[in-house]
Amino acid sequence: MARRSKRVAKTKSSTKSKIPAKSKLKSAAKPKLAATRKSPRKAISAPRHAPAKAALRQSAPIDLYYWSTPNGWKITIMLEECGLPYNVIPVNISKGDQFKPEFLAIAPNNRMPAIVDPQGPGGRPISVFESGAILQYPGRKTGKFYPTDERARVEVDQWLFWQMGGLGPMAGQANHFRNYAPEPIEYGIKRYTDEVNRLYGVMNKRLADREFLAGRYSIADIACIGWTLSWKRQGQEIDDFPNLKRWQDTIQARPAAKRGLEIRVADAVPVDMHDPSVRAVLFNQRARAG
Ligand SMILES: N[C@@H](CCC(=O)N[C@@H](CS)C(=O)NCC(=O)O)C(=O)O
Repeated sequence: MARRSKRVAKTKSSTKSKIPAKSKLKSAAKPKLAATRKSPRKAISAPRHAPAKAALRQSAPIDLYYWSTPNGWKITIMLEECGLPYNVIPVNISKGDQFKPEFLAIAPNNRMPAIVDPQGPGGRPISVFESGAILQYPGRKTGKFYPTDERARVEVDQWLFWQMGGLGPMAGQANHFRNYAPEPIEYGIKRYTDEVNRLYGVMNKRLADREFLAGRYSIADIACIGWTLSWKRQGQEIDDFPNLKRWQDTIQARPAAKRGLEIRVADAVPVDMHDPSVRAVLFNQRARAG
């Protein structure tokens, strides 16, 4: 199992979809897949993961447009958990791949992740952007981690949307004001650090009497886990949230989740967020013509 954590699906050559081939994305032409944050890893190239039952029906790998961030990990974890084969197509957001027309054609919000499933509904390709919608898609497709029973599904949806509208954006802002603002702005730091603290408290309470956010392990947990792992950068102390900490440990002990969290793209590791050229791409974005 541990060995599989170093593997990522390699780039496939073509798809019949209207979706532009990934080879048109500069950084996707030859994805360099390597290195985790904690420990350097050898380049990884082997494509497939042992097919689970649902994956046996998925003969063509899903294309995952990806950069190793908490939003990206949601999808690598889910695809690993479902045993679906996938190709990783790096979207180097520090260099502007997210603005390339061929990427915008599938992800008009100029944000990764996005997927293209060559075997979508009716056997035709489908693309999906927005990580919450992407998580739901393989959930429906495989019947895994996204229950069909309406009550159980509502439980999952509530916590999934809680992550999409709350934890993710607030943790992102806390991280930004604490670590990336050109000068410290006390008001912004406090506002978002407090809000993340409140959200961690909500999660901690929720997890006091159940193992996972919606009872059973689901896409809600998969959506949240990556965002809570960088608690330090968000100005939090994990020991203040023992149920959250226990939940993190439980998820991280899952081999598939571990594999998903370990998938990195080589270029992502050395990105310097204080480099003016990186900041010019990522920050102060405004509406673009066309
Ligand atoms: N709501 C989006 C957010 C995705 C998002 O913010 N992605 C970031 C990386 S974590 C990105 O692509 N940033 C590119 C940019 O800021 O231009 C989702 O959940 O898919």
